[in-house]
Amino acid sequence: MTRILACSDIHNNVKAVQQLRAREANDFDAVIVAGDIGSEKTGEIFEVFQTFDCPVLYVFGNWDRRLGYRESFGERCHHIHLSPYPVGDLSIVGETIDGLDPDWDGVDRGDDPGAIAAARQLHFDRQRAKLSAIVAAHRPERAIVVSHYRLTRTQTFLPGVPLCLFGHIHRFEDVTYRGQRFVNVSALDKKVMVEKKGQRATPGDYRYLNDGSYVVITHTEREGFVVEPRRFDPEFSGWERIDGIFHSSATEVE
Ligand SMILES: [Mn+2]
Repeated sequence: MTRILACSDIHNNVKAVQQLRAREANDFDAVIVAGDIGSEKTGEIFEVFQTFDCPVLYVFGNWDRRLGYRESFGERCHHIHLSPYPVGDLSIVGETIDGLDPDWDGVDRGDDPGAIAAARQLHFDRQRAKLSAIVAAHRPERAIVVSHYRLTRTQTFLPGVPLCLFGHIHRFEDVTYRGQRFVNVSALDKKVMVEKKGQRATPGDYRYLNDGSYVVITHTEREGFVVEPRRFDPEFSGWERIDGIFHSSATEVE
């Protein structure tokens, strides 16, 4: 049996990663992060993940543009963009969002917006073709493909791949489309604004609770992939949700 912990959308929230760590035993074969680690607290975040005694596999998302593409965040941390990593009898491979990979920096694209757009599309198509070829060469039926945005047209460029993981849209989702399964593993950082029950609060009194979530995936020959969402499900007693407003200066309820 292979056990994988998958999450995404951390947005520099180190505490959310600590909370996740406190909830889980050290019994995974891999940790997967589907992007949006944040660009500021990366060192601390990967430090917490590495207290799990297994590889930490990640792709970048739109919050990660300031991170070094080939930067090492630790011995067990692996950027899996176009780079498959074996876990048990599975192979985990990823796609970091387009425009972030170093190959793009080397593309001669001119300054005309039309030319840049065309160069970007061509680069994207080439990277997609690479991903497609890599997966095809590594037993696609054993591959898990990880990206930050949900991939489309996978029937065409990733045929036979049973499972795609993604994040970005902050809610758990598990859908099967034409025989391929798409699981939204986000979001570890999901702040819910609250105010003290029965008290008319001004914005300065707003606090937040983190209702983050992630998934635990097990794979066995008999049952294939079993995907279990896990939520922090914080204690709301004494607090009332405030919907539709977000105050970035609010502090977390302890
Ligand atoms: Mn995102």
